Amino acid sequence: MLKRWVVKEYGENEAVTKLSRELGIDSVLANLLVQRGITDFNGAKRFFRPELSHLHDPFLMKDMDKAIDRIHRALETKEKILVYGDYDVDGTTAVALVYSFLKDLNANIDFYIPDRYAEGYGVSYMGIDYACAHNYSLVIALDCGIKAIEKISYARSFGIDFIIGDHHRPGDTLPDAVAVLDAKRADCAYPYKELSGCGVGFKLIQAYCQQYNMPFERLHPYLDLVVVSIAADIVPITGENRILAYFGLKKINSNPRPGLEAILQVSNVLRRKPPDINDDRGVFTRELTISDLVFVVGPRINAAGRLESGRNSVELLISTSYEEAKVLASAINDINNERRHLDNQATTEALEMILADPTYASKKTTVVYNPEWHKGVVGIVASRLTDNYYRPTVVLTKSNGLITGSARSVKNFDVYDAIDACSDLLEHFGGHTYAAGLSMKEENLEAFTKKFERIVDESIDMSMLVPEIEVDMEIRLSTINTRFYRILKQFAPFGPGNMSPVFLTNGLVDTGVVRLVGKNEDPLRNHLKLTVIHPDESSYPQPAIAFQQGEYYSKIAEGQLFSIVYHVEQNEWNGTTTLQLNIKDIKIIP
Ligand SMILES: [Mn+2]
Repeated sequence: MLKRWVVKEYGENEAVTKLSRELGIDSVLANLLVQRGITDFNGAKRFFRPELSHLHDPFLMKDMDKAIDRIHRALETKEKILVYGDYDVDGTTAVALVYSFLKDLNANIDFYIPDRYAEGYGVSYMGIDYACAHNYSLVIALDCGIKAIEKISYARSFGIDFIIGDHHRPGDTLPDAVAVLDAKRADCAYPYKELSGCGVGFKLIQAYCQQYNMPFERLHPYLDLVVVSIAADIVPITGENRILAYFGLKKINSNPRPGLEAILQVSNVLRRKPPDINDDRGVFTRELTISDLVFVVGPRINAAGRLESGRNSVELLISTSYEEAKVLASAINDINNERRHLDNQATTEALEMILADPTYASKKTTVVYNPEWHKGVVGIVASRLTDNYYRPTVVLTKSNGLITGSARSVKNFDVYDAIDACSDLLEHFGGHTYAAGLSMKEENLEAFTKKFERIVDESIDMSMLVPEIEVDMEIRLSTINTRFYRILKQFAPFGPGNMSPVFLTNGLVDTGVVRLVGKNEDPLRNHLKLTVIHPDESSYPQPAIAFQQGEYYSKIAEGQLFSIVYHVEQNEWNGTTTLQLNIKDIKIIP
């Protein structure tokens, strides 16, 4: 697929010159810092050496004092507390964190995760009825609740108090809760606005520790949960989130809680010890990164909520015994395998439908429907189809007599607006710019498919249908050496707001070693291994790998010039470590 390379702004300027002098780094690294908003020595020091003491005072958050007083009163009187959160990763990690912290303080406490199908996202009437029937008088709602105005008044009518810890944008009115913790409140002066829901939970327990003079070390065991939520909820890894992510990764890599260790074990990220040692706990084969949390841990925690019950995820996350966690993790892994199977099957069927219908080729949208697809995987299938065809996509199935499903978008196109424009044909819809949910009566499917295509066709800019790769800088290969990489590595943890730097190098050739690797039936989908070099200088050859870019093999083998965009990474093989370029895209120079 053709991709557009968009190079960010960079160049020599005062800040770059000053940074490279003060830090003793070259101007490429100094530019990368400036692009990330770091312009002086102290900023760079904070960036490269995060410290937990740089976390903000939790009492800067509006209502934190009220929340702590109310929790303390509940603890003193042994009042029944219910911790409430969504079934996704952010919700279940938040619940696990606050629940286990308060449980350790001998709270009279339980937790509640709403059922995805019966109750949906957020605070539910069923949940409040449950709290009422079981005599809970304080509910701590995490990662949700900021818009549950009527539900919280309903709870109040039974004498149930709510504390809300959310990170979603509030509406015009706030719910009538004892405390509403949300940095996005207009009247909240908290300096960092991008915490995850679990991050808000962390601020809550940090405040409790601070108020009652418990040492900060009390909070260390919870940092692994926070980094999992940051990764899975795709919040920016900047400011306070970056500090939490940095120390959370340290904790996961050195001493993860049993539940996370068990998930990593069943998903084969951990190397197993030899069989003469009678347990299977092993050491990590490499340092785990944010990507591992996004692609390995997150989907497994989510799978439980998608196909069964989010309660399983919390049970796993709070487990204190590795043996018990292993049983739960392998059950969750089975659910994830089931989810993967359903999702692969539905994706294959959807791709076949698209290929079988020649009208799709000229369309600006993809809308596919199959009543047999599982409702829990239509969102993932929509994402996969968007990766394949790069246009606004709706994937639909049948549920409770309606056609229902998920929409995904391409960069800069608001799919929510496009769906809103079709609202006359819909029963329900909701969501945001890049992802939305919708449902309609069966007889409206054809009209919706047509109207959605027409609306998108009228409003989309053609350039939006070409995927974009953001490039940090153009460099020559001579820039890349072990010292450069050693500093580059310290830009991690990477994520939104601080992505792993992408470089562009123009006018390269292969040194004559290019070969195809991989076992795909379609050779064009196999990988390229090559060594790149500037044709006008014999030094600085760089080994490189280009996954699924076999289509460029013959032109590169013929000696044609090409340009690449890539990450610089370390490759460990047979005990030796070398630098390698991980090529994201290639353009042959005609
Ligand atoms: Mn969240």
